[in-house]
Amino acid sequence: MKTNITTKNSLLNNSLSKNPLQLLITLLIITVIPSLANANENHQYSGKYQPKKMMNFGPGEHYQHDMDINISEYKKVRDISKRADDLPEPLARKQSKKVTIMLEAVEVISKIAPNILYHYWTFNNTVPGPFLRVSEDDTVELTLYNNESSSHSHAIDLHAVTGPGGGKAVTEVEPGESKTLTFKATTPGLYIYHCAAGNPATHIANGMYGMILVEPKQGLSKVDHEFYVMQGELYTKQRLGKKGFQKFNSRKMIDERPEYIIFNGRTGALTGENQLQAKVGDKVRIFFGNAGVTKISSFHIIGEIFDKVYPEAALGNPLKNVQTTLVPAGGATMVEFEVDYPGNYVLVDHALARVDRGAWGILNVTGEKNDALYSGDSSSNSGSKKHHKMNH
Ligand SMILES: [Cu+2]
Repeated sequence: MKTNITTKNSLLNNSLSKNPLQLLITLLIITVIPSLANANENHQYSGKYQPKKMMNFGPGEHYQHDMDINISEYKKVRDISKRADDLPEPLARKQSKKVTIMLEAVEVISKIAPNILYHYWTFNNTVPGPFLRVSEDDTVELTLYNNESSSHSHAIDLHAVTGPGGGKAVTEVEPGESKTLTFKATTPGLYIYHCAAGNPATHIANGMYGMILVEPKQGLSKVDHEFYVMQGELYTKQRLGKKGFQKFNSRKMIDERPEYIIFNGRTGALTGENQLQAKVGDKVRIFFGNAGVTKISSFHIIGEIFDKVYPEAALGNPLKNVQTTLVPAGGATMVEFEVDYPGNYVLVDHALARVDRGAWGILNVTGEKNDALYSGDSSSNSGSKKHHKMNH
């Protein structure tokens, strides 16, 4: 912008010293060119697919993505969140084989919280998308179909893939189109997958992410429960808690100021009927991923110690007896622990200010109490006068 202003001023100064015709031409340039430039910068998308025309990567403020959408043109989804217990059973097979996976990129309208609607972009109608599970050395044939109602092209980048764009280079699909990526799952691990079309951060922030587990040949150790949890961020035009339909705000994304930081797609996704469940004595494994797109997560469970953490989901030698583990944007972790005492355990990003933005869930443990492990009078926790007098 500074460059433009300088150019205009020097044009103006030069022309003032010459003839009136030149002055007229110069004035035309000054008035017409900026309005053309503005039209380009502040373009509004109609909401329906427009072929590739965006500049996708920096620098600066190139990406003022303000999209007007007609809600009625998109599918309504009652609950956007993926249940934490909705994942495939362990494969436990020695032989590698060919695995076929179908994914659909589909844009839907659903709720961030009661009465707060959002235009989510998804894999298979949920956030996160399906938990994919393959075995080391499997050959995976993944077909991505982009629903014809989509406003954008979509693609997939799986961090388990070795090759250009993690698969993006061969899976970019326009609405109504499908493409197939075939790859060998050479390296065991727990990996993020995400959309990588257009401006990838926008597609991820709108909900297009999930995880793929490449089981090592010998499988993982046996546990009683496995859970699938992913942290994500939402950048809404209006502030946290504001009711009504919320548009995506690219300015907040570039500034790294999410309004919502959520586990499994929306606030309260891992509570009530959808909370994680276990019994005293159970061994629990959590596959935890962080979609970002800007924040690093400090994953912690209040009242629990991780017996094992596989840092950054490298399925080699775990750390033992860990309180909180870092999960980078675009990374994952695998934690294992036994639950020893009944009650509610809260999953959090221990950058605890984020709890108010939605980053929490409940693991409910039922069973016998063990006084030797934990005891005390919990009755004073509610309604104590002392508590009410405290200044928060
Ligand atoms: Cu996408």
